[in-house]
Amino acid sequence: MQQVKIIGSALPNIPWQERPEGCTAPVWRYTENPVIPRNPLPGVARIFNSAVIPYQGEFIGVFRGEQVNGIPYIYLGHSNDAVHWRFDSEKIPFKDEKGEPFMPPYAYDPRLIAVDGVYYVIWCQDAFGATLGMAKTTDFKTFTRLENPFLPFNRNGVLFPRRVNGKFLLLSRPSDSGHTPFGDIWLSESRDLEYWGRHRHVMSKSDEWWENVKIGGGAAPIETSEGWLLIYHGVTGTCNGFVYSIGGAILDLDEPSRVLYRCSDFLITPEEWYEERGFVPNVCFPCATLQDAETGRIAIYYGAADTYVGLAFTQVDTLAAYIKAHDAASAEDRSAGRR
Ligand code: BMA
Repeated sequence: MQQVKIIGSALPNIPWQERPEGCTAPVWRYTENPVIPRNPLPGVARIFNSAVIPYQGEFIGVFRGEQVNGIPYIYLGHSNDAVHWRFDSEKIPFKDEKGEPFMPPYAYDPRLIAVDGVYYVIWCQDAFGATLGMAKTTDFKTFTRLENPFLPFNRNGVLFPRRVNGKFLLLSRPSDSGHTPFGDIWLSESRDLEYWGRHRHVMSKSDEWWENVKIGGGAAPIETSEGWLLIYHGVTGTCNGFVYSIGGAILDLDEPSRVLYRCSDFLITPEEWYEERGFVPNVCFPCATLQDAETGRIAIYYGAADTYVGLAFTQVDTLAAYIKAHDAASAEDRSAGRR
């Protein structure tokens, strides 16, 4: 019997492997990783930092495809089991509000979140500098662009999967024009997905060495009886560049700028060959989860070394207990977000 409840639907066909015998880590990797290899489709050299969601009894996803000219764009993928993927050969055909084709110069790190039966794709794109782009679809055939939520520079847009107190909520990471050497997670509200405001600080980098440079939102928060379970990325700097690990926190259900618990330890850090070796070594970058409210199983999708997609598993009880047992939330984290 689970102690912590996932608030949501059952997902009996969630991909799953039990925790390996003798493993004490709260999150364990799929033994067949990476689930998406190099050169996954003609014209695309690498797929990573991608998001998936259940759809009509199967699965659908938005994938960051690095084209052979080096420019990232978003591709749609379909799967029966959320492990083996078939990709559309063409990029997602976004349209603007007038129905005209819309193709930003580049698009990367997409998230895919359903709110009230509408699917939202949020990504990072150029608009005289990197900022968030957003589109909606109900059928995965027509993708209608919405207004960009923010001015440049901003990245890591993550929508909450339901309205809170009647408002859409969006996590983001205000940035600069380069490989930003700083970064905090912020929360913004909107009544209509067009005008965003009431910006609140959620959390910053911490003193823990694995996340002492910057942090950013990862997967859409998972609603649980303990609060919003947030799986995010934390970055440290080394003499060989940044290292991206996966972290966990639990946010207050009604006031998610309040961090209830924040894990002092990473959940996953680059250890396997596909995380350590690739276009950008030492990157684990979560963008989505699948979860089964019935069993408490959670599957985490993460980009590995800016080259592959990896899959990892946890159980809501295991993860929530681990985050609470290693809680290092500061007074600033716990306070209602400053502005
Ligand atoms: C960040 C983003 C991610 C990428 C990471 C590591 O700034 O661009 O897409 O995975 O760097 O290169």
